[in-house]
Amino acid sequence: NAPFHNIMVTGGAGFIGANFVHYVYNKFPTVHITVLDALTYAGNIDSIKPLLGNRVDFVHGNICDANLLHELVPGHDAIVHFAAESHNDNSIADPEPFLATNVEGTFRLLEVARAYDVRFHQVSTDEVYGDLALDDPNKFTEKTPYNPSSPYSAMKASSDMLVRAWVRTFGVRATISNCSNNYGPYQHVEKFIPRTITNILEGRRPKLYGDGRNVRDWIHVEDHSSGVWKILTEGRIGQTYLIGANGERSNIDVLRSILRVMGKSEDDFDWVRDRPGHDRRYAIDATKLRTELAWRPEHTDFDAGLKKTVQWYIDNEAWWKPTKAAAEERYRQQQQ
Ligand code: NAD
Ligand code: TDX
Repeated sequence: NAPFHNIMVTGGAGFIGANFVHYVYNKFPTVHITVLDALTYAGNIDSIKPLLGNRVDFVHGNICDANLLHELVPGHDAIVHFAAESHNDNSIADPEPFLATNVEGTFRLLEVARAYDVRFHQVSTDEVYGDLALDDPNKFTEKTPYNPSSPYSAMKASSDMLVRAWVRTFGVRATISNCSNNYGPYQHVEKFIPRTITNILEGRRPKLYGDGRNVRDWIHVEDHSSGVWKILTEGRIGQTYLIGANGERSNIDVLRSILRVMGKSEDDFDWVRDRPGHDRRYAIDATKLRTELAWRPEHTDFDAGLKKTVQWYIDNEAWWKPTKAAAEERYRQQQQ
């Protein structure tokens, strides 16, 4: 019952891409997946290794490599584009890789999608809309003007604009989704929730930026996957859909929940210097996706999802341990 039989997933060894590969593999046994991933510091082949075989192939390569894309893409009926440099703090320390992967990489993929008339889905972020005040009664909708704050979100916004232009000018069959903050298994230890959990596991004190009152709209990664699949298979070409699950929480609240779940004192953390340009609040109104495509999130109990995520990092130390020291070293240098 899947309308696509051979899809390419870029960034499928990263956090959300790998979860999406698991989701499609488990739900749609007739779909073949080619994962294209450069295995940067953020990619981990172990996240999808058990799935490799008849239904999932892995290609180690770069989305900026036009020759490789012309070799690989013919025969695929869709490209689902997750590959990106994804971390705001890294984009502040060194923006250039974000320009190459997020902007040029998306351009290269759009050019092959155009050349072979392949359906394209762009996975993007709510950060393209900038931020909201804590007391703003509004949330982001598909009509909110783009207003990115960081090098990361500016490059994601640029790549979304390329997608829109390729739809209108060249007739590329593309859709875009802008999702809020994801959590769940296989997330890199540089990101807030896994960093906090693994710091506690290693006996390091978690770090809270600024006044800790910044708000993120958390969604479980599996609900992001189901939203992307819905839009890929049932969404209207040329449209943008916001994906979110009404999961607004302040950072200090999330941090204290993790400390509690892990049996630590709620004050067992360090306040650290704020992120430059730090967005105050994100909040998604997903009415369009809910009403037009009848999408519903399943993991709506954040505390239960957080507990399971903590347990996943406890059970999968071998997955995250090799990357932890380098991630903390990057933070040490950024804080200087
Ligand atoms: P991630 O950093 O965990 O994974 C990115 C993956 O892309 C890695 O496997 C990496 O090796 C690969 N990659 C990077 N550069 C590449 C290149 N040039 N060629 C091929 N592969 C390359 O990121 P993530 O958190 O899984 O995010 C995936 C996508 O979802 C991104 O486009 C991001 O903007 C978007 N997004 C993320 C979130 C979130 O909360 N993490 C929320 C909304 C949208
Ligand atoms: O140690 C920390 N302490 C802390 O207070 C870290 C790593 C982060 N923070 C704060 C900064 C943010 O307000 O926690 C919040 C979440 O931080 P990140 O995990 O870095 O996520 P964010 O910057 O919100 O961006 C994420 O969501 C949108 C993803 O990394 C992006 O790829 C996605 O587009």
